[in-house]
Amino acid sequence: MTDEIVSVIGGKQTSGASGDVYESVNPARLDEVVARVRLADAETFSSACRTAAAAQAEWAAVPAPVRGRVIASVGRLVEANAETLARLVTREIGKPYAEALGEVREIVDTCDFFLGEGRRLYGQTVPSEMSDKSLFTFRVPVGVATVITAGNFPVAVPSWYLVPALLAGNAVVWKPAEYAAASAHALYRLFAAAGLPDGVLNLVLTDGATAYRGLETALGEGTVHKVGFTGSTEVGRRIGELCGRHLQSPCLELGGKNPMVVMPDADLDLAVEGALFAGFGTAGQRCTSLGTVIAHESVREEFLTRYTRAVADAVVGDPAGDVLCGPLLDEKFAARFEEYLGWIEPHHTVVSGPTGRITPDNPRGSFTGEGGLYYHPVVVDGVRPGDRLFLEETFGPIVGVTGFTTLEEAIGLANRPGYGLSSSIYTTDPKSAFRFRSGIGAGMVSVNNSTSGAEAHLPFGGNGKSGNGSRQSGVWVLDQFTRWQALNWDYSGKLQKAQMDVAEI
Ligand code: UN1
Repeated sequence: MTDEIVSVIGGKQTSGASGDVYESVNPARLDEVVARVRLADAETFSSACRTAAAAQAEWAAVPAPVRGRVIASVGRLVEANAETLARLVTREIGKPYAEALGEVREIVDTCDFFLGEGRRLYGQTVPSEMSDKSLFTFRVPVGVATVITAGNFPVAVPSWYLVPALLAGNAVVWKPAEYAAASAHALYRLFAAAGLPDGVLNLVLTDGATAYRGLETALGEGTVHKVGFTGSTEVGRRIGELCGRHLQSPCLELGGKNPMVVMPDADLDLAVEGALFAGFGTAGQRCTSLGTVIAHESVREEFLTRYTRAVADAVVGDPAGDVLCGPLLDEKFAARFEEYLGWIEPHHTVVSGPTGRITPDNPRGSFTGEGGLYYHPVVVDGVRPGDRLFLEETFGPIVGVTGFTTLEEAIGLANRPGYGLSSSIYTTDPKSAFRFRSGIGAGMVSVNNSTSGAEAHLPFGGNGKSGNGSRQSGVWVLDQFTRWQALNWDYSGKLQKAQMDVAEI
């Protein structure tokens, strides 16, 4: 019998009124239900926001270094349970085990960083233009943060929101993706076990449309002060519009069409390795996955030869084993990926062999799985601006390749899709690397490394269709979960007027 999991609000298991049950299925074995998820209704979502709002002031009154110690406990609990959590992630969303373990490590790294931040959370002292007057700034928590996350990084990406939001003294309502609900529930339990007071972190299991309605109500009631969202550009736009109506600016981490430029002086084997990991790790379902390789015409043929060989040799199969590429996340993502395969145009050349679902009738040599949502990794040569495959995110194992002759042309091509999350250049010439950095519109640039693989303490985030410029990770994310408060302290004993009573020398 598979366990049923439910929302947890104010420390209490809450089924919510909708009664609908979603089955979270192992994408590697479609007959295995990982969890039965009782979906909450919109009222349950908005009531979780009220519960969080009621609990927040008391949490904010806990000294930040003590909140930091709770975060450190979360990190220790996650570390102690790393393998169990990673195995669950692999089972629920089909992420290869080594990557799942890396994802869990990313939570520990985030907790390590924010333990220290609990003892900093610095404000500033600012000089005044008047005598006997001091100016200060303080970071204050925003209040309640609602966090809505995707399931491709079911535990690490949520921790990027939860950890800094809680450390800064906010209460949180977290709505994970239904198809990753068991992983989310397991992570929630580790947070709760670290000693967070009831109501400070609430988990609402529901679908996106219901959460949107609950959020609409909560924003109207004034119980949500910041929304964090990781997911598609399309949904991010709707959330941005909703928050805008309430004069709020959400933290949006959206899609990507991440380019990799290969210069004539690049180490081609290194570039191939990077393109393999970025294109097909997590089955191409990262927001930082490689979209298009932009290879200099002098090395394009050679790159393609080596890349297609590497892709042919890559192991696709059971994510519990040592594979590069497991199954797609769930049926919905698989159906969408099949649609994207329809974007391959007659003028493109598929250089990687067969496409589509791997089945006994459409086999793959080194395939090690069976019966799951496995797809052939696809490399397409000849994509150009104007092609959907060049312009739009595909969220699956498909990489386009195109050519260029000058670096300026390559930068133009890299920026053309209008996303701006991650990017990479392979070159041995620092001048090309720095010119690329200054010309690219992406929030993240790698030199001689893949578009994926952000570290937990560098600003993570994008521009354009990838987000609204908000940044996660490191100290930068604190700007999302705190507001600056200015303090003016006049001890002169008289009314000193700014701009009018400037001290003279
Ligand atoms: C995402 O896909 O939403 O840099 C985040 C990376 C990962 C995070 C991806 N650490 O690829």
